[in-house]
Amino acid sequence: MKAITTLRYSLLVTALSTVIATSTFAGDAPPPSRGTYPALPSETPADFKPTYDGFDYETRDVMIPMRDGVKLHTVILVPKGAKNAGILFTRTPYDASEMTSAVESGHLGVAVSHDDDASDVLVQDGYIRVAQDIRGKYGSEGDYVMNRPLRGPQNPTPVDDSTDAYDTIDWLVKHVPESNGRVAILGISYDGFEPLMALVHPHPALKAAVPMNPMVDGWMGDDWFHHGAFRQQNLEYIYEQTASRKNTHKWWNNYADDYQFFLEGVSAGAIAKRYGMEQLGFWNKVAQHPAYDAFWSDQAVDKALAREPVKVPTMLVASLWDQEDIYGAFAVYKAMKPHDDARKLFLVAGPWFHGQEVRDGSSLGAVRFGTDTGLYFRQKILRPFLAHYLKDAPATTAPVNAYVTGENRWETGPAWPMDATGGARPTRLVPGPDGTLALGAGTGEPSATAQYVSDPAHPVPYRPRPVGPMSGTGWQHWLTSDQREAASRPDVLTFTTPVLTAPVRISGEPNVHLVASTSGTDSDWVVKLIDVYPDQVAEQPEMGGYELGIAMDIFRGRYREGFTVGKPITPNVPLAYDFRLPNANHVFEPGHRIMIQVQSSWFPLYDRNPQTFVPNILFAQPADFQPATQKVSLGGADGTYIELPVTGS
Ligand code: PG9
Repeated sequence: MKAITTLRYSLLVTALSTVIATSTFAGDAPPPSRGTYPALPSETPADFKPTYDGFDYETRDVMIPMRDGVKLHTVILVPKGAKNAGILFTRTPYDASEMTSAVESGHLGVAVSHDDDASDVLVQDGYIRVAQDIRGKYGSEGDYVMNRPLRGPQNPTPVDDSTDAYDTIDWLVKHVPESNGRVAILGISYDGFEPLMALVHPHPALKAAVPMNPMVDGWMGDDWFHHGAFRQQNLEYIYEQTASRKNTHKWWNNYADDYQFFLEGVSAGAIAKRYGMEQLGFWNKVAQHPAYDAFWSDQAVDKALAREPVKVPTMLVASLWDQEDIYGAFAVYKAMKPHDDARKLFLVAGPWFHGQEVRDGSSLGAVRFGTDTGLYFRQKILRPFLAHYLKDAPATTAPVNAYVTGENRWETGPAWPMDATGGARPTRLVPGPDGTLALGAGTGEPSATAQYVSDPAHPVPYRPRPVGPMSGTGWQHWLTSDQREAASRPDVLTFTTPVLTAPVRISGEPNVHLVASTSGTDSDWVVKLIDVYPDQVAEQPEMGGYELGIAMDIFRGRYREGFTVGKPITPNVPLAYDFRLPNANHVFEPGHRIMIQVQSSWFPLYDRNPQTFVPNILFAQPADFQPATQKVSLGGADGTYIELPVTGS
C-alpha cells in the first residue's frame, strides 16, 4: 500500500513541476521600454517647500561648531517679530528635533514638547527657544559618553558638556540677531544635568540656570545606584540610550511582570550578557565599578560645583517624590549654598514625581493637593524668575519655595531645610518591642530584637505586581504607592506610633541609625518613613488607613564602613548602619500615625543582595543567593533609631 502511494506521489510532483515550468504568466513578459507608454507622473515633488504661513515662529535648523570642530545639531525657534528677546536654551540627549516639533503646530507654545518644557507658560514672554542634541546623540556629531564627565581624570579630552554649552551660547548671541544677548539654560533630569555643566566656567551671556530634577550623583542617590544597590530596571535605559546614536535599538522583554523577568534572570550581569550589553561602553563601566570609586566620585556634580562660586543665578527644582533623581537637586543646593555670597542660589521643592513640575500637579497617585501645583510653579515661580534675569522684570523670587506635604500649602523661606519658626530640633523615632515606635527619647525598654527571614527567592516588591518597566505606567508615582502591601509580609518589620494628638513637622533628611545583625555575610537594608492615615478619611475614603511613603531608601550593607570598598559583614553580630533618607517637607497631622518599615529587598527596581559576600553582586551566581535571618536591635543604649529633622511649622 505504502509503495504504490509513493509512486503516484512522485508522478504527481513531476507532472505539476512540468506545468509550472512551461506555462507563461503575464508577469513573465519583458517590460516595455520607458517612453513607449503614457506617463503617470509622481504626485510628490522633488523638493517640497512648506510655507509656514500662519506660524507665529520661524524654525532655524543649524549645526554649530564646537572648539574641537565637532558640530552640534541645534534647533532655533524665533517668534515672528522678535526683537531684543531672551534665549531659553535646552541641551538634550533625547532628540532636539522631536522636542521642538512634538506637535505640528504654528504656535510655538504648542510645538515645543510640553512634557519636557514649561513653554505653555513661558511662550507668553516672547523668548527665543533653542534645543540642541548633545555631543554624539541624534543630529549632533561626535562621541557619546553618558553624562560626559568634566575634563579631568575621567575625561582627558579638551571638551565636555561645559565647553559645549559655552561654545554654543557664544555662537547663539553672535548669530541670532533677534536676541538681547541674554541666555537662560533649563531642563529636566539629563536635560537638568546640562544646566549644571553650563555653570562650570559659565559664559558671560548665561544669565540664569534652571536645573530641574538634575542627575547629579549616579551612584549615591540618583539613577544608577542608591547607596550601592543597583537600579537594574535601568538596563532598558542603558541599552536604548547607548546602543545607537538615535536610540533605534529598542529593549525587548518576554514577560508582563518585571518581577518575574529579573527573578528568573538571576543577576543584572547575567541579563545584560543575554542582551549583548557587553558591547556597550557605559554598561561595561558600570559593571567594572560597583563601588563608589573614583569613576563615580570624580563625576559627582555636587562635588564639582562645591568648588565653584555661585556666579549665575540658579534655581534648583526638586521633586519630593522623585522616582529617578531624588538626590541631585538637594545635594547641589547643599554644596553650593556655602558659596552663595551673592545670594544667587534658589531652590524649589514641589510635591511631584520626576519632572511633574511641567505637567498637571493637582495629584500624585492617590494623593491630592487641591490645586495644580505644577501650574503654580510655572506661572508664579519660574516665569517671574526668568523674566527678572532675561527681561529686567522685578525680582520677586524667594530663595526657597517649598511645598508642605500633609498640609498642602506652599511656603517660602531664606534657606533649606525650612525652619519658619526657628524651632528645628532633631528628634528620635525609637522602635521598640511589639511594633511600637516612640517619638522623642527612647522608651527605655531593655534591649530586644525584632527579626525576619530575608529570602532572595521571594524578594519584597517595590510596588504591587505585575511590576511594569520604567517606561511603563505606574513608574511615575510608585513612591506614593500604599505600603500596606509590604506591611502584610512576614519579611517586613513595621513599627508605629500611637495616633498623633499634635502635628509633627519635618523638613530635611531623616538620618537612619539601624543596628542589626544578619546570619549572612552581606545584606541590604531598606528603611521607610511612612505617614499612616486615619482608618477613615471622610473627604477621600480611599485614603482610609493609607500608608504613604514620605522618605524611603536602600543601603547596601557591604558599604557599612565606607562606600569605596565593599566588605563582608560579620554574621550574627549587631552592627550599626548609618545613612540618610531623601529630603522631606512634611507634616504628620493629628489623627495620623508615624510608621517605620524595615526590609532587606526592594525588587525588581534594585538587584537582589545574595546575602553571601561576593566580589561583584552584578555577577552573583544562583548558588550565592541564600536566605538570611535579620535581627534588628531595639531599645537600650545601642538600639535602632531614626533621627527626624523636626522643625517648627
Ligand atoms: N532620569 C533619567 C536619566 C538622567 C541622567 C542619566 C540617565 C537617565 C532622565 O529622565 O533623563
